[in-house]
Amino acid sequence: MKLYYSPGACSLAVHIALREAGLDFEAVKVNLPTHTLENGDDYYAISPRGYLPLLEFDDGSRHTEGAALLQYVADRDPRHALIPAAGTPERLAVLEWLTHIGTEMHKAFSPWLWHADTAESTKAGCRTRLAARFAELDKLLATRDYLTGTFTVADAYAFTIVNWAPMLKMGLSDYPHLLAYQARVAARPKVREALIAEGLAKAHQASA
Ligand SMILES: N[C@@H](CCC(=O)N[C@@H](CS)C(=O)NCC(=O)O)C(=O)O
Repeated sequence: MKLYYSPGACSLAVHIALREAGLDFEAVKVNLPTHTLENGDDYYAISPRGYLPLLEFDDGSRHTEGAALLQYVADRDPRHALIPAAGTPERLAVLEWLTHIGTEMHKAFSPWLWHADTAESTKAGCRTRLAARFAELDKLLATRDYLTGTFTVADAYAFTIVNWAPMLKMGLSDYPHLLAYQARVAARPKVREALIAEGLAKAHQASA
């Protein structure tokens, strides 16, 4: 299996999940601004939408959409630790978080806050929305270590997206429990491996 990724992009969540699940994979780096691979190949030829993350299976089939990929990887975890069993309220709780992070947080950050030409009023609206989400997370994380109690793929996704705040100079000092959560997730051995593999370990330490 191949994971197409770009350092620190939303693909980091799937990267973390693959390592936490102990699955074999090859990481293929994509230059997002140019949508090219390191050998110069056009990424649009692999992913017509140009989006990461993408998983390519050994039969050549290609699959996208981070929240769906996270569920797939979690279901392949032989320890069944990254997502609860299908049809249970515990699984529903993880799916709620995956959907919330994808639609309310990921898409408030991206693409708007990453593009220099986004109108300031749009950026301000995104930041206000995200501040409300951070406050909600902070309150919840005052009562537990992970979003649904134990580490799941929802935490891999939340960690990845919240990690963009310091990269965009959005301080998290008003959210001490969220900051502690980011440090807790980053300290997990498999998360650390993923950060090191993506060349982000130092950047993460500096922003923590
Ligand atoms: N709906 C997609 C969105 C993925 C997405 O926004 N990926 C960003 C990186 S975090 C990307 O590939 N951007 C490249 C582009 O906009 O062309 C998903 O949830 O997987």
